[in-house]
Amino acid sequence: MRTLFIADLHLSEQEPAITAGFLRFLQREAYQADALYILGDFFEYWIGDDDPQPLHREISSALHDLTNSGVPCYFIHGNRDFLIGKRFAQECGMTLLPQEKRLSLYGHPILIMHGDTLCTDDVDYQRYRRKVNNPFIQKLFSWLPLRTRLNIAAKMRDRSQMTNGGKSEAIMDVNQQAVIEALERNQAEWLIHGHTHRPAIHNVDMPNGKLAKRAVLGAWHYQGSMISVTPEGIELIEFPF
Ligand code: OKV
Ligand code: MN
Repeated sequence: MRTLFIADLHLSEQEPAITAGFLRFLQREAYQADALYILGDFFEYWIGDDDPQPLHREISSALHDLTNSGVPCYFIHGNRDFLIGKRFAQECGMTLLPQEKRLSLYGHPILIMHGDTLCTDDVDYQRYRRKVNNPFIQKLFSWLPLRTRLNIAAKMRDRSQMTNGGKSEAIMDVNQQAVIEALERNQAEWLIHGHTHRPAIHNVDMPNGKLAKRAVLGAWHYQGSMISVTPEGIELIEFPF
């Protein structure tokens, strides 16, 4: 009885060690789990399900084997792979979830999300997010040829690397009020998210006097990171690739 959560692998052809670490994680951990939840930024970038990168087939085939064996897999979009669509999800046999989802696991009410929507102090980012999440803008982008989309995306990533360098650590972390509101809105006691790359389990003092928990997944730079939920509780686990 164990449900697993991961996020922020930032898979790319440039980082084969992370891909290898993920495939090993599937064999060693995910096949024994009740379910696997991927909470966004699974890929470093995503410009459409029609991108013919071999990495995408390698991953979808591995996930398809997992889901076929009876372990359900669920996906919430991150800020990098928000264009992952039904076609890729189907190839993996995984279910796409909305940006916020309330679960009840072994009696625990849990809210899951990627986490970028909690970073409300970063107003530049939230403005950018509204633009690229506009369905009309996404439609226009999807009509561009693959090459053009790849070029635009590479330019946008270059630019973002420059602007993010000058932002303070505080601005890039979650806003405490946004955390409390999300927990209240969903009547949840635990929140699990990624995005900030600051793995930890925090206590959250709620306005009603109750104590909630916020569990943050780590990014897969040099090791794996997962959260395990069992009937006994919640645990953050880091492991070598
Ligand atoms: C992902 C981020 C690049 C942050 C572009 C419309 C537009 C989609 C897109 C292009 C970029 C995703 C899809 C990527 C995340 C960046 C830079 C910063 C902060 C349009 C719809 F605008 F051109 F019309 N994109 N890619 N960033 O390379 O994966 O999250 S991406
Ligand atoms: Mn993110």
